[in-house]
Amino acid sequence: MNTPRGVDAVIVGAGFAGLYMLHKLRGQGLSAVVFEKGDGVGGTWYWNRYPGARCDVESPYYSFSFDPELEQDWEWTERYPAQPELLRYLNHVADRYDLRRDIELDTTVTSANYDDGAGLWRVSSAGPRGAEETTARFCIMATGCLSTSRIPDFAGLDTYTGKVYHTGDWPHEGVDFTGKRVGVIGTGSSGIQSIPEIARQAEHLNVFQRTPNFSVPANNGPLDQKLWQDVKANYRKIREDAKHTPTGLPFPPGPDSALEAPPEDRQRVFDEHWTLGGFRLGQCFSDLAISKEANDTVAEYIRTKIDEIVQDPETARILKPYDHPVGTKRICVDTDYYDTYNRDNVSLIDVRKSPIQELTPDGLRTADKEYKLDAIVFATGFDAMTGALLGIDIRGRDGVSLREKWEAGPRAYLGLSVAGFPNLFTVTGPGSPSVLSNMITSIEQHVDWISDHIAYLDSNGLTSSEPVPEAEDEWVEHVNAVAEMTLFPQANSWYLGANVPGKPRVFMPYVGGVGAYRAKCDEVAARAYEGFVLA
Ligand code: NA7
Repeated sequence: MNTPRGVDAVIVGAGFAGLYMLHKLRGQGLSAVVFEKGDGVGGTWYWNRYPGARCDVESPYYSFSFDPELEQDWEWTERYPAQPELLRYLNHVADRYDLRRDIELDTTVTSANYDDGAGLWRVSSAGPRGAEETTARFCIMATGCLSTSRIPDFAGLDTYTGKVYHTGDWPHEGVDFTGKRVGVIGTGSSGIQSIPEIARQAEHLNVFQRTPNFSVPANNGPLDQKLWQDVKANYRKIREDAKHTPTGLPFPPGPDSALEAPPEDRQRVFDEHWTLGGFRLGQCFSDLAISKEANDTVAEYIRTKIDEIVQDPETARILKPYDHPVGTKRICVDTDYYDTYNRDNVSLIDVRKSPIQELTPDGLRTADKEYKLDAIVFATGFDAMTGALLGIDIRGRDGVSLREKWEAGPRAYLGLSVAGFPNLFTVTGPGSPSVLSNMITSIEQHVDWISDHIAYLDSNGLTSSEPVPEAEDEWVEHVNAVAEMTLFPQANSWYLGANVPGKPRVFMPYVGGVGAYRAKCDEVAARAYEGFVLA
């Protein structure tokens, strides 16, 4: 181990959050280093290279707003940006702001220990130069919400002799499925985006579905140039509007109640949003997220669409979601998803009815049948929101580990900071809107707040910041109380850890909306960081 190097801040992760955090802190005259596990920048968009990988937020709104010149210079090509374009954008950002000189790639952070006596974080990492320790006044986790991919612990996994892929850790050189018998396990966003693409190549595709999800067509295509020029001309107002809506997108939810609307008006609004494309269908009335009865109207609308698109009635039946309200799991945004089941080379297998029992050397066996497969694609998701944080041995005051502290579920003040862990900050951590919002709006808000907070500490001669446990408790209670007012807890979703066996069931993201959340964070700052002990 070399002599520790010292910086003002260690940042973990070089996705959208880590890149902007570095840029911001540098601008304040601080020294910082970013550790990144991948051998390139980009985070989510570095790892998720599966066929069809595409953001479900439209490109004009899924970008940094901190530099008006950047937003004017960059040209998006499609309505919804595909993974390669997003990765190009993030690489452009890294170059444009000369960020690479402070980013260490191929470097995994293994532990972060708070040294109480020195008032410093000691961060251990393993990279091309071997094991290293870095000391820092601040430790900022920009580790992402969906960055720890998960392959379920199927019996026989290690006996399977075919190719195994996970959508969240896709080979850089791509995969050619031509002539192959392929199985996809999982029908969340990643499955739903990749299935139509894989079906076009494979000799035969078996889709193993445990739970059907609601999916709405993206209606993707080349970015409408008239719209793009309008956005560019009005970017400042659009960005400002986005900061105050529930979703962090510049569109407020529909003002009317679905239940009170006459049926023909409701149908018209649903039709308009289906044609428009994307998940705005889930927000086109004011009561869809809070009233089950209202939500049933949009759920039935989507189920009817599935019946219209899918020719085989039994396949259509299996594809129709039944166990959760629309939007309580993120609505999938697809291209040709349901229509893919009209192809002769695609079969849908209901593994709720006939569970996967084991992987075999040649494929996979369900309770009913064995399937011979040359390749299995796990579109089985992530240990979301806490997986990457708890993957690092983080220890705060008195050596207490974050794993112990979060044993019964994550607890953080504003999703930003954790009692007992001074000067540790999480960008879009549990308890903030994060995955329920446009991530870029939320990331920028967090990074701005954290850097303002650090500037406040420095200009007041303060060295340490940590939430008081009561403020943290109150916030956690509030996060839960707001979630309970909505339909969200009715779904067995990764929002509450339901996809990972043994993970505590706690609703992790803040449902109160980006606008309300920002107002709360601003108020805390305006009150000299109320709820924090500053020393
Ligand atoms: P998701 O949304 O977590 O989807 C994972 C899928 O994998 C889902 O259909 C799961 O079914 C299925 N799954 C997980 N474990 C199993 C087992 N053991 N057997 C069968 N099926 C299983 O992950 P994605 O990557 O698609 O999307 C993550 C987010 O990225 C998405 O929400 C967007 O925000 C972008 P289940 O529903 O658990 O029955």
